[in-house]
Amino acid sequence: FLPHLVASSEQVEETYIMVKPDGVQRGLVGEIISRFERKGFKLSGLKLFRCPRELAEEHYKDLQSKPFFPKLIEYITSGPVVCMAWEGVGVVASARKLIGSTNPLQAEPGTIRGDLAVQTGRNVVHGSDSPENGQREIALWFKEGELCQWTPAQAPWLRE
Ligand code: IDP
Ligand code: MG
Repeated sequence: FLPHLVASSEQVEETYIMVKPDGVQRGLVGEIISRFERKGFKLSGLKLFRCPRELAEEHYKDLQSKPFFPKLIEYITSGPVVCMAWEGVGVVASARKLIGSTNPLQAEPGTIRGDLAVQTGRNVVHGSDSPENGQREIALWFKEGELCQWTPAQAPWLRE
């Protein structure tokens, strides 16, 4: 139990963040990881991974009926992705803000998509949309033993 990480009513959450194949191919992995690292969230899982079709379909199963679904699966499986688990108070909503709107042309400057992408079909990064989906997606993309429990040295400098 780490009191400085669990301040009374504040709940530590986990979110699944993924650099999509375009982000990897465009050499944006370091830049994208940096955004979350510099914000002060804690990395608890990280791997480069070539995703099988079935996993991509399971991950995006809520979008199955959309006309763009086949192209989305094609896109996500077209090259390696970088899978990440990030932890922190409010990390799910905060990561979505750091990422920006789904359509990069509508994403605010300063966000990852706002700064680094131009099209919805090539929007460089994924972030879970709820704590429940954060849990679901981390369990889907990571095997047991791939996540790391640790206490960053900077923890007391991030939260009082
Ligand atoms: P999100 O990634 O911002 O949560 P979702 O609506 O959950 O957006 O869609 C998942 C992903 O599906 C998007 O990030 C994008 O890659 C793709 N996508 C969503 N809408 C479209 C579309 O209209 N055309 C092409 N791809 C889309
Ligand atoms: Mg989504």
